[in-house]
Amino acid sequence: MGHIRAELARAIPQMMHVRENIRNIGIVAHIHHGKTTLSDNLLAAAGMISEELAGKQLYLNFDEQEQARLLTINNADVTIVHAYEGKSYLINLIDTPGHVDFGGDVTRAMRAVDGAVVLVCAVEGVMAQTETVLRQALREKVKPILFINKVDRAIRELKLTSDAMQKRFATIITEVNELIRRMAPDEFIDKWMVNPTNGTVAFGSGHDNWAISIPYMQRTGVKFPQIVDMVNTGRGKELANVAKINDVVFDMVVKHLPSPLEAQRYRIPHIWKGPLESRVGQAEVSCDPEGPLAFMITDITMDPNAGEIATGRVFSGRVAKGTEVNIVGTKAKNRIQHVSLFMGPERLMVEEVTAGNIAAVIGLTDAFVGSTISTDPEMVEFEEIRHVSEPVVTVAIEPKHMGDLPKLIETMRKVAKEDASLRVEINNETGEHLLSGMGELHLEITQYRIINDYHVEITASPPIVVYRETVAGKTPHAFEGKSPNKHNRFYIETERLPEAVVKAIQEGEIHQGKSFKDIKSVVQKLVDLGIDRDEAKGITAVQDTNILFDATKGIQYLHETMDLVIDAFKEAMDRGPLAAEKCRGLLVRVIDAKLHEDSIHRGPGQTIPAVRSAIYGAMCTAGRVLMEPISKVTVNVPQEVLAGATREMQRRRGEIMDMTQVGDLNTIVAKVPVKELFGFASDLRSATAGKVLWSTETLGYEQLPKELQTPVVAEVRTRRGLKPEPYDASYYAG
Ligand SMILES: Nc1nc2c(ncn2[C@@H]2O[C@H](COP(=O)(O)OP(=O)(O)OP(=O)(O)O)[C@@H](O)[C@H]2O)c(=O)[nH]1
Ligand SMILES: [Mg+2]
Repeated sequence: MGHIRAELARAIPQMMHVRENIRNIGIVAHIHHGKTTLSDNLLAAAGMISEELAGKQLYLNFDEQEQARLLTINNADVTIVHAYEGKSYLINLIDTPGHVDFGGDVTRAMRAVDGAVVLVCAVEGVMAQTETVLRQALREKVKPILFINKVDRAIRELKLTSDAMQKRFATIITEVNELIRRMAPDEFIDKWMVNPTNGTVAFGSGHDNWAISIPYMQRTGVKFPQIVDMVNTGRGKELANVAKINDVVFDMVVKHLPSPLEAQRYRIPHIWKGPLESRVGQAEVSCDPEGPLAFMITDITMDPNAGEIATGRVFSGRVAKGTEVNIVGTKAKNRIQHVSLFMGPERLMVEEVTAGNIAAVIGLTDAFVGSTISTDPEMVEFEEIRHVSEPVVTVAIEPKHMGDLPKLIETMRKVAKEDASLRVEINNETGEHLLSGMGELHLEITQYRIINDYHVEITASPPIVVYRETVAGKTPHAFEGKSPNKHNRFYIETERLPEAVVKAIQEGEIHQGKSFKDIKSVVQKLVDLGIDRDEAKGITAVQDTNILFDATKGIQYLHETMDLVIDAFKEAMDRGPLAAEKCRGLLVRVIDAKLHEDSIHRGPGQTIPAVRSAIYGAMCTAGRVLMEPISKVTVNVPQEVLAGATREMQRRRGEIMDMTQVGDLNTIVAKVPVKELFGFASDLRSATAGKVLWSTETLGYEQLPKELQTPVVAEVRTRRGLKPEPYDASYYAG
């Protein structure tokens, strides 16, 4: 093992059994607040990597693209040993990306850990993405602690005195606590507030390698005025000797973040809905290494030499080399070939990884990110890891040489497996190979990987946004859809679901699919969100953010045909009538049906087109609407270039929501359509002479301005090889 010290390599496999002394943590923050620099320096200070390696070229940003672009793209896992009050602790740390395009990685990492160190830059303060990552942590019942970073910059650039600095810290702490109060699970709201006096807040410079907390000040006598003085007199780096970063941060982690033994007691009932009193349930709650294996995959990476490596959290039992395991929910069994612990770019090979740790495994060829792996094939799967942001940008990809087409299709499937935030759509009818992701950067990086890691030469279309279809109002009369043989008729209405219902579906409170384990609670939830109780009782299927309700009573044969009705509903929701984009937030209601008595005459070839036409026709008469993705853009600029920045946003159909000023620094918050943001980075840089910091966050979908709908629909349809104008209701009445 190149950079891992031999004695640590020997000690770590022993330490992973001492569950009280394990901490699984994530470092999370807004983009560029200094997560990787801090993680790297922590590693070096803890003696895990040599000091020469840390800092210069970020060890944990080891991917070539990460180094070229100076940002984190992938989660990086490392295992660290830390001594605290005479005991050795094993800390499994995940450095997560801050760029919004890679937000899915943060969500997935939060399943693997029990605690999070939230970084906030002392200069920028709490930002949009700070709120997002806190929400991601709290939703998984991951406990946060706070590290205020870049204090060296705050002292030097903002010329803060010791008092002013403490005031600034107090503001940041209050803002973070306000977010925790709003988003923490009820039982933890008070317990999880961060507080400098009890040591759940630390301050420092990940870059200059020092940190301080109130308990540490009391122990060592180092005080704020001394820190300000040392930074101002260019002795910042000397602080590293008196205010040791790894001591402060890891002491805080060990003391205030839970061990897996403690965390799994309250996390398991939250992330696993199987019977807690069962053998596997008991083993998970008590983090029992002797119980059945319960392992959840949170990340898959492709190693050029080793192949596919699946990383995840072992909640009970052990993943051991050579054993055969089940990919729960599929019939597949895989044999575990190698087990290791990640050490940044390297791996430490071990025989097994036991409950309460994060393991890297080779051999799970049938697993995906989100798969549950167990020795028990009947085990209930872990709750799905929901990342609320959906892919909003698409590129069409073609191989440069037609002979490479099969290889390209295989590669696209592989990259989608590796990155759960990507969607791949291979359309044999139109010959389109579409890659959809969270943003321009996400797709650029993926294309780079296809070319350089998988060696397929490709050309890509310019990025286009992914639209959604919905309706403006309500179908005036139920629309009749006929089967090709005219013997079956369906009567359907559509309207919009309340936004609260859409949100509940996105957040996983209402599950996808057609079988509802606890139908009573689903109905109650719908009623609470504004759906009429009689209607709610008819819930039949959920597809994306759309719901099918059955409002019929006692129609002969309908029950046995219902599966086909659901298939047609899914198909229609996947390809709307306007531009063949997915539908969003639709309520589809079956009012009536007339069916042929002989099942031969109401097979899939008859029922599916009949239902689909009825849905499409109902959408036409309700008024079809195209929706586009919208971003919230936050731009920080000095006064002198403010006008240039504002102009750039307005030029792009931007709607300014807020403008604030602190000193010379202006913050503009605007809503801008994602489509208009292509090329924004370079235009904004030139409009502001480069004096700009900005970030975006996806807000979801909003209706496209009316005057743009017809040309955009024509554009999308033409691209898909369809005629430019969509069909109207009379076509579906057929
Ligand atoms: N002055 C100062 N600069 C810092 C500090 N920490 C990080 N930086 C700088 O901030 C920039 C971003 O640092 P990274 O560690 O890459 O930040 P990150 O949060 O990992 O970034 P992403 O992963 O892309 O979100 C780099 O230029 C660092 O050198 C600090 O404590 N003080
Ligand atoms: Mg980083």
